[in-house]
Amino acid sequence: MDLYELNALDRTHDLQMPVEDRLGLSRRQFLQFCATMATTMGLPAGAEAAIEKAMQAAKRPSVIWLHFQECTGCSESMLRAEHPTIDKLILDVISLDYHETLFAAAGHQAEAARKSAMAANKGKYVLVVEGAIPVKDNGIYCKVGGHTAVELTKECAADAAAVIAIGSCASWGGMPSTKPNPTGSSGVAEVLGKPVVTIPGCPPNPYNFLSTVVHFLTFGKLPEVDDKGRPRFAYGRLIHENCERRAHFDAGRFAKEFGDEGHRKGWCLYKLGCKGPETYANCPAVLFGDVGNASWPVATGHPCIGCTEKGIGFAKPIHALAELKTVTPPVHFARPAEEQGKGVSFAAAAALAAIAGAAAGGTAMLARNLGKNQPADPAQQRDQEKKS
Ligand code: FSX
Ligand code: SF4
Ligand code: F3S
Repeated sequence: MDLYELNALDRTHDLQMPVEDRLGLSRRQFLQFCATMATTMGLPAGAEAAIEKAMQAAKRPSVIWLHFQECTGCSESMLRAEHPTIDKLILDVISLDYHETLFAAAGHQAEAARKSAMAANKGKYVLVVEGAIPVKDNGIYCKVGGHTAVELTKECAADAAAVIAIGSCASWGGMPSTKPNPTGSSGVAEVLGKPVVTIPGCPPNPYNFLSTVVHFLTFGKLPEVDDKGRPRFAYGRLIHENCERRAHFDAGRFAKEFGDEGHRKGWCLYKLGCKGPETYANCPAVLFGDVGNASWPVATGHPCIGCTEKGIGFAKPIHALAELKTVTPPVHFARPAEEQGKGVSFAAAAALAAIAGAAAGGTAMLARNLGKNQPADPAQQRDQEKKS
């Protein structure tokens, strides 16, 4: 019996548990999670029942996760220890059958586990690629087990049901592709010669990955994407549209130097090089960074560097002024409340979450809040809820 088969046995045991126990949530929290997941992705009414059913199913999609030119920040962002809920959700939604940096196994044993997992789940597994793929000089600048990143990506993608490029490196080359790009760092789509779903960000927001995987689990396909392969529910709006400093931008109040009066007062960071006006991402809506309450890069006082945007992040100088794609507030600003099933936008869901709290908000807000509020012992919390 090899490592993959041993893991599979272990999972079969786990999957006999009720889904709430597996996830460490109460029944109420689990149903909230399914409903808000549906709202986040703008799915039609009733989709929460499909999500609930899919999440309870005994079979989770097998995931083969490859690592190439990167810093492992993507994996770290998914599994960071200070948020027990998000890693639990991700690891219970997927069956992570191959992941080099999390595997205890090494060398031939790890290679055998990858081959076993691919054979056992042929045509059904999800391939997640983290890191850029160097294509220069026949790809010799990144090899794992004697094979180049190009060869491994092609081999693993051949029998995959879906391919997800996680992080900016895998999406288009990211930081390793910064000019002069000595190793020819490229994105997964470029190497495979076909579009893939991308979750850019350096690192990417874990909630966007989670929502994408749940969409696949529920509907057997990946969510609708834009021309860069990014899920529209997460990358459909400019940061500038939802930024809490936007009123200062519109009023012409700018921080001009780090630490000056405008900076200390929370004014707009445009003149410090904020790329929010030309970067599509949901950071101000779902928040990101964990340095304190309601934090995301701009909230901490740092300009957005456009890490989700090819041609901006790692390409445009940090101090350079952003191109203004919208100057006046768009007419489609989120309404304060939106009913599920009416094509709710991500921003509307997030705005709703901000107003009404986790109970009515977007998935990400809920998952985030669960992570922050959950007591150390989930069983104890469930007991308390039963008593109340
Ligand atoms: Fe690092 Fe991932 Fe950046 Fe790249 O995230 S956080 S360098 S996007 O591939 O590990
Ligand atoms: Fe926010 Fe940056 Fe836009 Fe200013 S320029 S409103 S800080 S996103
Ligand atoms: Fe990246 Fe800008 Fe968000 S730097 S994390 S896209 S605020």
